[in-house]
Amino acid sequence: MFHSEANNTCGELGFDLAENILDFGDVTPKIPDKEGMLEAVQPIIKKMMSEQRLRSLSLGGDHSITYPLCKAVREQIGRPFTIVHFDAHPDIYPLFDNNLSSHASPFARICEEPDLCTKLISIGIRTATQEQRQQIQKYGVEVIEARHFPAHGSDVGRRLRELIQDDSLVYISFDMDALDPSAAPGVSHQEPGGLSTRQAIDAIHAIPGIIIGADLVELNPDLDCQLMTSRVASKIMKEIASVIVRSNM
Ligand SMILES: [Mn+2]
Repeated sequence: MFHSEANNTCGELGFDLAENILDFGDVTPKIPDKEGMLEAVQPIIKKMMSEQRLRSLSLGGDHSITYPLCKAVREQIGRPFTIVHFDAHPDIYPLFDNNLSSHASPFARICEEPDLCTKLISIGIRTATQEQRQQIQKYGVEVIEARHFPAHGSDVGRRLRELIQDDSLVYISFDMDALDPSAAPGVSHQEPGGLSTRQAIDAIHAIPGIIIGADLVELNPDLDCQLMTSRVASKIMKEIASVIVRSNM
């Protein structure tokens, strides 16, 4: 979609992302668990961040990939960082389906390591169970629920500026189901009542700090209609790439 002739490669902030993105190809783990993913992403993140002095932006997979990605980025960057997380779901179950590294638990694993993440901010949440609310409280997660989202993003921007310093290191994790299914139906866990594409982009643009890495997860092309979720994902990718470029100039 990024290379589609139907649109160009410029983001809304004026950067031509074609000049700013290097594709490092696909990563396939030998064993699809936490250790297997870490083993698969570590060398490529190292190559990107230390050898080529780039920032990482990972596309695809389910949300379980965020923990190994954050571990790998943490190793390269040398200090803990803030995570801004867009999602319908808190993904902070201590254990889900008897699997510690499932798509429903990455932020439990991350919050258990204070030396990895100093602050977790979850945006667009609309499915928190009692168990997840306890986890949110336990780890002091800042939650901006979908129901508290204003018609446009400015209040969210103000809240983010209260929570994040200009010199803070920030990692962005964007689950496509943060968006309303009317905008992004091609996800495995559709949850009505979500953000509009505009609200999400405005919130992305409002993230302060220095963006050191990001992921965009949970796009499920098999469930998409007319490639519309892929197109929205490409747009979100461009705007995340834009704030990475802006904050690292
Ligand atoms: Mn989700």
